[in-house]
Amino acid sequence: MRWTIPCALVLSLSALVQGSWAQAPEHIRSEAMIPMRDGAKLHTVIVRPKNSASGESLPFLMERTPYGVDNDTPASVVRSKPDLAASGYIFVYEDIRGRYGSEGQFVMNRAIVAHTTKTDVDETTDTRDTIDWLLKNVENNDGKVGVLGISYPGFLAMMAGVDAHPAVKAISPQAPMTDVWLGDDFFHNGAFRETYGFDYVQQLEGQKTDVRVQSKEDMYDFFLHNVDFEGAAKAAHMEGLPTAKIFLSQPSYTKFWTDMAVEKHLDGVHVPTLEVGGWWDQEDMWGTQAEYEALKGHDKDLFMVLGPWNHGGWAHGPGDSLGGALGKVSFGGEKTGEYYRNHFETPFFEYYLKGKPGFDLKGVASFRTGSNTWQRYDVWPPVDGFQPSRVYFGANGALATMVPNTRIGTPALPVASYVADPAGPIPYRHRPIQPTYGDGSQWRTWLVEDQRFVDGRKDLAEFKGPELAQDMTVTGDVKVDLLAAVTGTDSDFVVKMIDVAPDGQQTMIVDEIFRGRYRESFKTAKPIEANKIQEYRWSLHGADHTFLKGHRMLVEVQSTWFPLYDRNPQTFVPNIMIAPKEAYQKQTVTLYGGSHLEFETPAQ
Ligand code: PG9
Repeated sequence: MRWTIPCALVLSLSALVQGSWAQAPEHIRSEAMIPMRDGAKLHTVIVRPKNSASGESLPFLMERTPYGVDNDTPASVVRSKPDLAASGYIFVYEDIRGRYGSEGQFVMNRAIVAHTTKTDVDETTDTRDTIDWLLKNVENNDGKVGVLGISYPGFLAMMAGVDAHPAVKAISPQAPMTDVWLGDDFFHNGAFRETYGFDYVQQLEGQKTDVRVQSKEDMYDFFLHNVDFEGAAKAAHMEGLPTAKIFLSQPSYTKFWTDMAVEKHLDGVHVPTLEVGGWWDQEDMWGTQAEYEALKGHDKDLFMVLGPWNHGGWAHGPGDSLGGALGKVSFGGEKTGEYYRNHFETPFFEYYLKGKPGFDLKGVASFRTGSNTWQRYDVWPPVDGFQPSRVYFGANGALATMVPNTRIGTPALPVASYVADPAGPIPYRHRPIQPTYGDGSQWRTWLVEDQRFVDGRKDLAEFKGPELAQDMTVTGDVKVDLLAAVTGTDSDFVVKMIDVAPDGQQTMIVDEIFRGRYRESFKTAKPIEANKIQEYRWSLHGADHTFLKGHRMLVEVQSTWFPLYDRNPQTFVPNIMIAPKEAYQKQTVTLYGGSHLEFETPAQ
């Protein structure tokens, strides 16, 4: 159901979409230790308009976090959420179990458990217990709660929708960590995200508060000379940390990882949900679209906004460009961050928590890069008005567009080959590579770094399309179907779809890795049969991008992407985390005709 907008409200609605809200009133801050069902108390900060304690009753807007709440103050609330603060909310920030000021034990990405005893806890029960307490103890609340958060807090926002407290009226999981083995922070399709796993586990599990991992050494050199994750973990004395132990002992998609995979627990979610994600999210690009897919069939008030942002980039700043000296994308003067906050986030909570008009999203909003236009779709990936399309990897580095559902090339004919050498892996970004969140780190925008720094290398294959005579739009889930043979018994495959501008700049649009040992099943690693052509299919994720007239599409295929991902020894070993030095061998990768990318294009 939607509001119809009476004429008298049109003025205030237009004020809303332009972001010209009233000034936020003075806010006050208090703290509480909120008891959970097992007796642990969670440290919570409450920020509310000064005059609301005795006046109008207001809804709660809550964020739960592992990153500390001491910096959440009236000034930070008004600065980060000016429009919502002006409208009037009771803002709640809570340290999750075992972090910063909260009691109990921290468990990284705590899985949802069966609640068989009164003291079984997980993030869903901690959210419920917190809400129960807030409703009873915070004066002048109106009994409604909204929950939002980005990344780890995005995961926690989704937890508020699972077995939701009846007071939860709206949630917004933003870049939610969802399945850290399949596609978010720690592994992608079985390949281990070495720098991120290494840095983040030290940051979160080294102590109760965040530790910033710093090093003057280029992390490329560090991980190379420590051979494998075990070597690196030992060098940093972190091999005893809980999640490091799991990395070392359970590199496949075991029950441990499937139990914490959020998308498998969303059948019963019916709370109005606004999912938010960025095309160039360097951490949790997968989760937004995976949660949307899992909720699609049954969450009736389900919305998603996808835009041209890095991790959390929609939450601050104008959002008219992304990147810097190493590569930059501009969005034609569109202030995408401001637009998102004014048109989607604020109106979403205003509508579902206060019944105010102004939220007119019907399904999905997507910022189409290249053409730099906002698009609206009923569902994601969009269906109406689109048709399937493919580009094939041809001989001599060519890329050919074919009519849908045809296959070209004799699969037995090779189109390209390269030698992948674990002794000199391809860097994923310009070196030196600083620790993830260390001083001077280029991590946050590496996905838009100009890819010319690896162009022409001999250890990758390139397929380039012609200069486009007209615009060509790629939408939806971009999938790769790769026919490849390797001389070794294991291999990684990385595929990147790149937009080459007339001035030569190369911007990655979508990209993803697949670890060959999981071709048949993510649960069990199996050697690849050497020299046999095998088919590998995986998703490079969603895109909504126009390759403009005069631009070219470039597809790169490579087998190392270091040290974002650990090196595949290319000789099968049961556990790559502890692979001996001798297992790392140079191998030849040959790609065959019929290999292609598939996606949607607007129907002609
Ligand atoms: N990407 C971070 C994270 C989330 C969940 C698990 C591990 C890491 C974050 O930004 O919170």
